[in-house]
Amino acid sequence: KDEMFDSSLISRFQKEIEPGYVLRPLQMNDHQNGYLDLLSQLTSVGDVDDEWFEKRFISMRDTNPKAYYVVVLADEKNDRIVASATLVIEWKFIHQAGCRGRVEDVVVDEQLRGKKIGSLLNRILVHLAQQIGVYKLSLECKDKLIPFYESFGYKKDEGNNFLVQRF
Ligand code: 16G
Repeated sequence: KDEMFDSSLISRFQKEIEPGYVLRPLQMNDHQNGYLDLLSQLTSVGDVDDEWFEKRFISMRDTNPKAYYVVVLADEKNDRIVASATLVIEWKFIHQAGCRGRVEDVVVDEQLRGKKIGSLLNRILVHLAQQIGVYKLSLECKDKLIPFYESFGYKKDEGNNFLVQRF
């Protein structure tokens, strides 16, 4: 069992999961468990084979200080990944050599939407980010999801815009 981070950081939330599902960190073998198929419900994934997946997994797991917390929900009977959300920690010199957090790649399988799984994943990431001690936590989302994310304490950062270049 090769996990991206220490599972004890999120184990207290398992009791909020409906029977038949397991909450856990992403594992090295989750390429075989459909993690990328799930992500393809969010955006373009491309061709990433087992070997490439494992290399990327190891480099993310072994960051120092730790920067990646990929949380997944797996179906207990076949280990298939049905939901996921990632907390990325960006380490800084500013804010007393502190860090900011970013919530990324939040996806719940189409078949399981409407069960508050996305809410739980978001609460978990906010909790983790607070434990780590981020000075701010941010995310990007579609217009229609703004009310959803506002319910976890996010708001538009007035006067501080998000700009992007796509390549
Ligand atoms: C959304 C995601 C972001 C993801 C991006 C992918 C959340 C909160 N936001 O903005 O994490 O990386 O979609 O779309 O999950 P893109 O391929 O257009 O960058």
